[in-house]
Formats: sequence, structure tokens, C-alpha cells
Amino acid sequence: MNHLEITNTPVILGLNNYSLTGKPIINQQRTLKEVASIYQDQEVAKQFPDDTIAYTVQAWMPVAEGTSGGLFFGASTIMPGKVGTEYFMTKGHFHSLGDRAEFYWGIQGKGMLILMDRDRNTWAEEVYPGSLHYIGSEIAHRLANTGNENLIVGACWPSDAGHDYDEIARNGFSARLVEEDGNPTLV
Ligand code: S6P
Ligand code: ZN
Repeated sequence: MNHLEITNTPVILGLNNYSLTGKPIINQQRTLKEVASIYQDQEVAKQFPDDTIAYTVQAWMPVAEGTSGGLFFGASTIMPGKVGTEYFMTKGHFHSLGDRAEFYWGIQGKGMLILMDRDRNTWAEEVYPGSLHYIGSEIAHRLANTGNENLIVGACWPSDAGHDYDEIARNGFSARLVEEDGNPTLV
């Protein structure tokens, strides 16, 4: 940046659909097949068509991943749907630097933020437009869409947080969010 220069930000957030445009933006897509192993009924998950998208993530990473002191900004969209009685959801993770916190906020649709501490206590917070969620140190987090439309959730996290998917891939969360009598329930 030059002294006295007035510039334009490189990234714009669409306030109607919360999509990010500009550079550099990362676009990720996860198909249901790709994440089938997170579901209780993996066989049912694998039977969905190859192109069924479970969720997408857009992120602006203004600094390199792993940089200390920076921030990343993202928006995740989880599609509506269920594998048996279990709602479409994200893989879920602890941060690699486990003490790095994160903010989530609900933008569109409805869902649950499923949280688990290192002692494997699991609980959930309802997500809806305007709900704001602080994900503290050493807390695994996963989003599930419990509604009939796309669930869109904003996120902001430290650039050195990283993702530890292994722990969840190996041992999962200690509870699953399923639909029981029409209601989302942790079991
Ligand atoms: C990053 C943040 C989100 C998730 C996204 C997808 O720390 O928590 O951007 O990456 O919601 O979830 P997951 O578990 O597949 O990374
Ligand atoms: Zn995270």
C-alpha cells in the first residue's frame, strides 16, 4: 500500500446470499460420498448419487495458513437432507492448535452447532439467522442442517488454528444429532 492511497478491498461479501467474490477466495465442496464415513449408516450415505453435495465452504485467507496473528473469514453452506434419521452435517474438527477459538454466526436456515470438549461431553446450540456462537478452546465443532433450506453460517478463526480431523475421524463425537418424533435430538 502506498502512503495516502485510497484502495478497494479485494474481497466483497454479498449481503443477499453471503457469497464471497474477489481474490483470493477458496471454494471447497464436500460430496456426501466423500464424507459418508461420518454417518452412523455409512451404507445409506454411500447410496446417494455421486454428485450429491453435502456442504460447501468459501473462505478468505488473507495470509498463509499457519501464520500467527492473522484471521480467516468463511461461510459454510450445509444442504438440507438426512442420512436415515441423521441430518446432513460437516465433518467436524478440533483445531490443530487446540486452544484457538472461533466465532460462528447463523445467516440463513436453521440448524445445530454440535460441540464436544476433550472429555467427550457433547452438547449443541441452535443456529438461526442472527445466532452468534463462541467456540472456545479445545472444543470440537460440527454443523448440522435441521431445516428444509440451505443452512448458511459465517465463521471467523485464527490463521494458525489449523484443522485436526483425525480425532473425529477415529472416535467421532460422543453423541449424534438425529430426528426423533420430528425434533432434533442428541443421542
Ligand atoms: C474452520 C471453520 C469452518 C469449517 C467448515 C467445514 O475452522 O470451523 O470453516 O471448516 O464449516 O467444516 P469441516 O469440519 O468440514 O472443516
Ligand atoms: Zn473450526
